[in-house]
Amino acid sequence: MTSALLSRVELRFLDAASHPSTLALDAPSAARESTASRDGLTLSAHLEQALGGTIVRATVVNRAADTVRLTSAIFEVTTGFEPAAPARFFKHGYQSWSASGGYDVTASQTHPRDTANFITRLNHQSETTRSPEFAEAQTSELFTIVESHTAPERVLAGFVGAATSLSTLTVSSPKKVVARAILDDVNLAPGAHRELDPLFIAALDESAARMAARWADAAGRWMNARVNAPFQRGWCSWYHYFHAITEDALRANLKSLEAMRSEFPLDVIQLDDGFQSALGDWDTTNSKFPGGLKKIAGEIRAAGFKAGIWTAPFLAARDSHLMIDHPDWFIMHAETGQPVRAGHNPNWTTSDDKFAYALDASNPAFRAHLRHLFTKLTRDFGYSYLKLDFLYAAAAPGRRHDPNLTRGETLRHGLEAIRAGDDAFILGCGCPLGQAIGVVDGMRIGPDVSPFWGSTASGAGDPSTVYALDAIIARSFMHRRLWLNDPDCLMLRARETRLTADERAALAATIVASGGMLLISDDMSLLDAEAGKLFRAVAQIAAEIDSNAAREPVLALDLMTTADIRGLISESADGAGAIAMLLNRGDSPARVQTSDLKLDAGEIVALDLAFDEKIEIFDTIDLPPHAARIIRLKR
Ligand code: 9PG
Repeated sequence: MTSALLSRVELRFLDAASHPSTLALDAPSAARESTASRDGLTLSAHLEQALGGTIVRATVVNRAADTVRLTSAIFEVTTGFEPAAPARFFKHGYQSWSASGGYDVTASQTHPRDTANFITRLNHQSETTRSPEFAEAQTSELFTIVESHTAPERVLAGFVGAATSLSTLTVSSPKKVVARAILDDVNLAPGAHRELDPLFIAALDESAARMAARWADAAGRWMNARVNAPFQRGWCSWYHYFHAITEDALRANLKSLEAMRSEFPLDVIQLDDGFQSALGDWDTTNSKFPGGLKKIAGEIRAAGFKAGIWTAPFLAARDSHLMIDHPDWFIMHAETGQPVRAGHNPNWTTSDDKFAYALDASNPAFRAHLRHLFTKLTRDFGYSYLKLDFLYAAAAPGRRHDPNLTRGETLRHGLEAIRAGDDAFILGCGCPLGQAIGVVDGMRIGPDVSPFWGSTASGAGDPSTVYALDAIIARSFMHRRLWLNDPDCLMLRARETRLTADERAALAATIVASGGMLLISDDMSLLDAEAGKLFRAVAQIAAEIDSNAAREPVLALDLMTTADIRGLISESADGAGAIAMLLNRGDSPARVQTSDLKLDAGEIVALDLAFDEKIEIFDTIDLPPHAARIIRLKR
């Protein structure tokens, strides 16, 4: 097969009279810069060999007398795959909670989300409406990997920069990948130029997971990813208390965590949703928190922990001071002129209107507010761990204050305003992934866990532990390449939960095998000595895998699989062995032949975390439904 090739670059724009127009470069040369011009608009592309593939850099310059508006830049990649042979592609999700996985390349253009409500589409897609050319069923976000049954090599195409636009990759036939930078009809004034985010293309005979890690390496380097924060262990209020959290409950847990420090060694105590006086007013509390935020942070710090706090900085509800005082700080619906609805939650507001509205981070006045607010939370109140949630709202479509910024840039600028030179640990959540690289220290890489396993029959995106596990495995390669992965919380309690002992241990095993952040989310008074033993066992393995991940990425055993048996592997730094995790996410017992896993191991020992046993493994591993095993391999 021929290696993957960039066959065409096309710029789509609206001319001075607002007519849709295009400018194209066919078969851009690898030897020199290729350019095409039309009516004063120039598109140029430059190809560079790097990292085992090709990096494409394209620029648009406007030398005309009038402003044009840029719609998108399209990069056609020819795979060399047989068009008739069955092929699969990795459909990477839009934001933290969106699902990722292997799908067949098909002619079918329908996806269950096509008929979902606006907020669901805004949540999980870089565009709320896809044109047939970029059908959701055939479209991945940020990067993709394509494999054909008849070729040994896989093709990777992915944007390694994302500071300037959201991007998609559409695979409507095994023959080609259409990569697209979404430019949102942004203005390009006379004399101005716009550099597009670089695209990486490679055809390699290596596993899909390893190729994904190669993409993450490249993107992390290009965007100066923050990958050096220490391993994070903490407690989060959400998955036991949810909105019902109170200052008293938080204080009771703080006391327990202080007393049980040796049983549960943790560093961060993070207050989640439920403290705020209104959605949007993040520095004032409701009546459940009479002491206020500064006092709480003080108590957490006096007990020797880092204080963490949740906010949703790009959302506000009607009853917030923010929305009452600054109605002009919102993204406005292009037709109705009303603020854009980006969330819906009856717990968030006492207004009749239960919607949450999207703030406009292209507005410098709102960004100044963000800088001021987060300086107050960090420097004045003492919070040094910020969980920033529902960040996708900043990229909502609509009329923004600054017509020179894309939606991707708007989100990026908003995040940068929050970072504003402070060295707090910033955790992104509900966040379109690319725009946060280099700004956040940690990123939620899957949907919420929940105190029940969930059913594979329910709609994707519903909170359920099994979907969270799928995401932890699908995005493990990002850990310490783009940020620290936050796989979401462990829940260890045996009461007030619908998770069985096997399910709790499967959640713990998958989280620790990913090397990612380790937060527990329980009422500490429900945890006994056994839970403490489990926690210390997993915390040790997690720290070991995390330290391996700095050198060797944690990889899915099979990134493209749709089977119920899934797994992760982390090579030890000395090359003498590995730690792997096998999960049976399905509802029936399974027997795995170790030879099928191609682990190249001389000796295998399994750990049953639920029962704290070591099991010598020979040829098979038995996995009950909803159970996982951590296995150690010697080479
Ligand atoms: C607080 C929670 C927790 C949690 C976050 C996020 O689609 N939804 O309606 C939806 C609601 C909540 C949610 C995710 C999706 O959870 O991931 O850890 O902080 O907000 O409200």
